[in-house]
Amino acid sequence: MSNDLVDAMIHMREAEAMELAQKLLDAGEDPLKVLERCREALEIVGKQFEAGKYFLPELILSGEMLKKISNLAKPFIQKESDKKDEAKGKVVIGSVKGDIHDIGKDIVVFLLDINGFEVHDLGVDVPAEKFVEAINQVQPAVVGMSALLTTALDAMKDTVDVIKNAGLRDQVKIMVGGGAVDEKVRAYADADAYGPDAVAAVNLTKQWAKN
Ligand code: B1M
Repeated sequence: MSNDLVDAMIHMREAEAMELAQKLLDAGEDPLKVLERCREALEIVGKQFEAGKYFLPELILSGEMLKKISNLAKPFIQKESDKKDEAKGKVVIGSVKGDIHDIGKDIVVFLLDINGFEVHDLGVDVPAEKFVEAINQVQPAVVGMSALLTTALDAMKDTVDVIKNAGLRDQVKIMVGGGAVDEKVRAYADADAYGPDAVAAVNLTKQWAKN
């Protein structure tokens, strides 16, 4: 795949980015690879923001571009995954308290959904108590937490602690992910696994739902 799409996104050429993404999808390019290139573009936008070269409008516009491209990609992903997984299970997921980033989480939700899981998406900036409430109501096999801000990592750990204190920790597997998360964060939060991308999140859920 050429760099044209990434280039259009990092230089905020929205119409061109949409056109290129649609062309790639129509040409049969793997939709998840197209989304991965978009994620890379947003990482570059983020670095420009950090360096003081880009500001909030660029962050917002790049996020909007990826949301739109995710919507373009969805029908192509659905076509590929018509066969629903036999091992279905319930998943409760959300972006933790203090964090309103949802593009990556939404991709995870979409992939889980088309793989046959019953997904309860709590949205963004979700307080720990809301996770506990949902675990009690839904009785999921898996709880997913997403965070892109390093300042939200304590909220991730707190959420796991609140789930423990509610006596629910043994009933669920906890999966964490998002740009700010890695194996160290998983250990810090005492989650069961870290999903580096949306496909990994689906694979982990499949494993757990079977056990
Ligand atoms: Co924000 N932002 N942002 N932002 N933003 C980052 C995250 C940042 C890294 C940019 C930077 O400075 N380099 C930085 C955080 C720095 C840090 O904490 N170390 C940052 C900041 C600082 C902020 C604000 C504080 C800016 C401000 O207001 N001054 C503010 C915070 C708001 C808040 O949350 N309280 C803010 C706001 C925003 C927007 C609203 C403008 C917008 C978000 C729009 C939206 O989500 N609806 C935005 C955006 C777009 C970004 C960047 C550019 C892109 C994020 C993104 O969507 N990536 C981002 C830069 C970067 O990521 N490096 C940045 C694409 C997405 C597909 O990737 O979410 O990683 P990702 O998801 C992947 C995997 O991680 C995985 O699957 C996905 C697909 O493979 N995954 C999971 C995700 N969740 C998972 C869960 C799982 C498993 C896998 O299991 C449960």
